Amino acid sequence: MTEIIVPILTPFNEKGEIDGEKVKTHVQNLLRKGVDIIFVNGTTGVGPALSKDEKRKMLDYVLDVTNKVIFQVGSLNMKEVLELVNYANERDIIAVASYPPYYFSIPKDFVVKYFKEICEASKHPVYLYNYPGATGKDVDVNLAKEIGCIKGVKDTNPDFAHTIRYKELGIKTYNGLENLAIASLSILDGTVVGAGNYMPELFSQLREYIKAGDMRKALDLQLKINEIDGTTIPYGKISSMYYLVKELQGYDVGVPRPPMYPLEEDKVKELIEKVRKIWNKSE
Ligand code: ELE
Repeated sequence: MTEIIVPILTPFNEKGEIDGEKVKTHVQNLLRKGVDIIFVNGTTGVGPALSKDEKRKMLDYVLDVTNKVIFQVGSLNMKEVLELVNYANERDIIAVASYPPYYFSIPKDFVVKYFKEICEASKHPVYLYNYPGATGKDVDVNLAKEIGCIKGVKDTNPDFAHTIRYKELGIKTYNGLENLAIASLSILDGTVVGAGNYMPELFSQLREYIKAGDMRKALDLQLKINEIDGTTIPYGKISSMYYLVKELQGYDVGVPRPPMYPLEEDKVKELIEKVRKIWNKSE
């Protein structure tokens, strides 16, 4: 069966600290609603904005509920990357993942070296998190091949042809965009969807329609997902999720932490009204 992977948001309290109990409640609900794997410290989880200690904490809170975990260890501090890999080595998880070193202009062979170091240190399979739009680096199929030890890839990329090509390497391949979930769930190993934090049941339903060969219904549902997802953009996709989990899933996952700013009350109200309208429309 294809997998639904949710890059879990990171719940913060008013003081900006991670709230472990909220992580657990959230993971339990996601699994109950058909999510298979939790991706820790991804984009939605504000991975690049977490300290090393916070990244470890997130892993352990999720592990209290499930070991179906992919642990994102990327950072510009190589020492910390390897410490996180070693931390994961002592735990039972599916894989570690990393985005390439971002921000700096570096030659491609530095990227190759970076991933090779992770592979050497890791006892778990190493997945590539490719998100050129955010990192400014495209670790495409050819570069992944050169690295040689990549066992899976999450490609956050509107270019689906780009994503498909990783299958040439025979590795687990996921596209990371909500609006391509129908394609990812049809022909790849699954989908990685941030919006799965607040509407996991819609992605489960999408997978059901595809499995049943009911592509017309699947497409309609994909369009509904796109509409909801698109509504959140002006409010900040990541900030919006905290309020939408509460509204649509019925429990508190805390607040976002700057630079993902909390939304003003009137904005929250406006966002919820817009999303509810689409959510309540029959398919
Ligand atoms: C998505 C990104 C995409 C989910 C992660 C994910 O959060 O780690 O704003 O839609 O480009 O790849 O969140 O973000 P947008 O894998």
